[in-house]
Amino acid sequence: MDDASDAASSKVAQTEQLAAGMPFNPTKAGEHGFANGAMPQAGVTVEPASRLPTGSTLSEANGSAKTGSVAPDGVNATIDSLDRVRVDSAGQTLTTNQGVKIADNQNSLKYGVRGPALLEDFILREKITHFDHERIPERIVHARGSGAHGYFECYDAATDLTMAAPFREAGKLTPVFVRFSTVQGERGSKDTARDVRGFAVKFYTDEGNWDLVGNNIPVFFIQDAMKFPDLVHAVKPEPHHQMPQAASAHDTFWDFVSLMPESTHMLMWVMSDRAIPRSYATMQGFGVHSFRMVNEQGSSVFVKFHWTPKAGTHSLVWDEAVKISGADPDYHRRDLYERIESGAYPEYELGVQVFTEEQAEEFSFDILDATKIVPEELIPIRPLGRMVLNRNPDNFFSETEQVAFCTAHIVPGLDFSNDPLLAGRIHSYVDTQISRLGGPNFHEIPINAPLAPVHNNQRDGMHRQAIPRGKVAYEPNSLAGGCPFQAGAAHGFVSVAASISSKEAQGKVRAKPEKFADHYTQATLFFESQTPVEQDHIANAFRFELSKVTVPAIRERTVAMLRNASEALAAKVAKGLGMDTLPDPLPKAMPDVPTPEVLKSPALSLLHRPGDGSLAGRKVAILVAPGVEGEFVLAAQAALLKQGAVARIVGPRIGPMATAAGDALDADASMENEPGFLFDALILADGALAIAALAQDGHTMEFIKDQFRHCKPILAVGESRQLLMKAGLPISMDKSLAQGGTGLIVAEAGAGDGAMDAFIEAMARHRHFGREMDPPLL
Ligand code: HDE
Repeated sequence: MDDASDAASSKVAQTEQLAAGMPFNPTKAGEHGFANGAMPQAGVTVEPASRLPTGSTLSEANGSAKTGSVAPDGVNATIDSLDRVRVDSAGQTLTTNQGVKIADNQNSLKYGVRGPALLEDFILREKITHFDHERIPERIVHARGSGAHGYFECYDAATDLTMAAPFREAGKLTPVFVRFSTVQGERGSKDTARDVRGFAVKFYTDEGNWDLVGNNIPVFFIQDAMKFPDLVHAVKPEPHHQMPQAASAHDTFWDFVSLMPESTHMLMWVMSDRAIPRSYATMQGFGVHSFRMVNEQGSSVFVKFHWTPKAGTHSLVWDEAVKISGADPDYHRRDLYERIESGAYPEYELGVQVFTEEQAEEFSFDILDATKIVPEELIPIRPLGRMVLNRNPDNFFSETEQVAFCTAHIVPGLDFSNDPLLAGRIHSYVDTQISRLGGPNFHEIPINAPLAPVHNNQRDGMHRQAIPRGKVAYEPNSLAGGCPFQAGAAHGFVSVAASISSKEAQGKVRAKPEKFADHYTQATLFFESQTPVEQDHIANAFRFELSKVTVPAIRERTVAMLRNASEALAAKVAKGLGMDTLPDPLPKAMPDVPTPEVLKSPALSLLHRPGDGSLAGRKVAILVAPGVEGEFVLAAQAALLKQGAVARIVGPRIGPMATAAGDALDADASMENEPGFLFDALILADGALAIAALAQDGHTMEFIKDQFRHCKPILAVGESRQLLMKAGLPISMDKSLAQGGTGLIVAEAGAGDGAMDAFIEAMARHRHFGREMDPPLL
């Protein structure tokens, strides 16, 4: 009793002492004026005599297994590493959510074995109730996604540019979580839709979370956030019948974009093979908007963020993407998961294009316009570090689904530009998480919590995890010694005091800057910078998409728009749509555009970045049947594994079979369960009986035709060339044939390592478009 009353009186005395330590608010005077605004001061703090006056209760030392003891000094344990919430049930008993062990998980509680079920069954009711609420609303856009953990490693200190924590010293490692996504489709939709891919990275930096929420395409359809709901309503399945799923090839999308000519540049990108990537590991990422980097001296530059995949930029072809979406809708998710499980970690280099305010003013385009790039030939990319994705999530829902990216999550050393699309995003993401994740405390969900300490006076709300100590939830205060106190300019986030150029008219206005009106120059730049094969693919994609549009006037309007970007493209698309005469070009919002700095940018071609030539993460099919030359099959499989590629042994059915030498060989896939288009390359082995069996199977011909049509490497050894001929491939029986350059390698039986070497070399080049034809030969 005495102890308690001593503690109570000490608390009173120390509280008085603490309050008296701050007789007035000394920072108040410095809160005014432009100069003070640019350099906010640090808050003041008074050290309490003990932990007593800042506590909630004198009873806090009465610990238990549940309460633990007192809150650790200055620590916020809700943001500790994820181990805190990881659950491993190995060797554990099944329990209810209240930790009660469950004796029987097979039967509900009934009155007699054949009697009625009882309402009393709290175990059944808890299980079913939780199940009923397992789903949360899906993201409005980017609902379909896949995630991975990894790290960012800084190459060299970039402190000349930025004080942001990840770039401060060479070798500095920052944990990251990445989510790749498609935009249009629902959560369960196919991975290989023609679509933009989200490329969102959460950096858990020492100074708080930074989310770089980008795409695999560096431009966007619209220039102002005001149009985003319109764009999304136009591209999503049409509201009257909810079709088509995960596809832009329908009336409302093309109606909208052909009335919004600023989308022309983005349309070029989404009609290119960029929109059907081979893998998340083989696509670039972009921050899209201009951002700012700020160094410790407070000077700032503009930057554009670029992620460049180490494996190079590689895509599918359209026919292949369509087929894959049926056989394996999880194609990209599986690829990402398998790459990481097998140690073929996806890796990307982060770089920035750096330019000053003065340079930006001279550019022929506006750097605040998200439909424009800064060509790499104008401003080269400066590499900053690399990101390696080396860990799959433990649980898809807890991590990949609940992760909440927000453009507003930014750290000291970085800042926004005035891009009006970005401004809308800064608002939108926090807002959408509140409804998707059920309230304002989504930052406390383990995957979202930062590693940097969190201390503020925000309180309560749905699903609050933190248990704040003490009675003070306001600032300024003296009762908690002024804590938590504001950091001031030396340590806290300060916005760049970007002023509006004196040349610009000031005042409230709803309008776009003049250069935003140039809708076509960079669409032309993109198209002209593609190789002929890529240009063909773009034209074919427009043809396909527009052929699905049921309203001829919308098709014509789109072709009229394309005429302003490329006459050749417009003519080709029109021809593909059976339009005899070209419509007049759309009137231009800006007839006399500034002369562009760059007329051709090779960096815009996918083929410009072949990557490191590694086969890591690639998949090869070796077709087999009873009587196959087994020794060759195993040697080929081993040679490919050495290169990091996975060779599956694919038979008419799975399971064991006898080779020509009478040995046992196991087919781990069948032509039915793993069709040809799921593989990056094909090997046909020798063996008379096997070849005869495969020749009788229609799957074999489809397998070979798809590999041929999709321009993938094929190696045929010995008499297996007969299978190529039966499938209708344009080869002769000439035994000397070895068409390495076309990715078709036809080798003599026992040709040895040379044939495999040629095949591996052909695989490193991915596709052999030299044999592509429109319409396809086969
Ligand atoms: Fe998004 N976007 N967006 N977006 N976005 C969302 O936020 C929005 C834009 C991007 O894996 C939503 O959490 C507006 C550009 C990615 O979880 C939402 C505007 C770029 C992801 C939203 C844009 C993006 C989203 C839906 C125009 C490329 C997935 C769910 C002003 C730089 C992140 C969510 C993840 C997700 C709004 C335009 C990228 C509704 C208002 C441009 C990668 O808040």
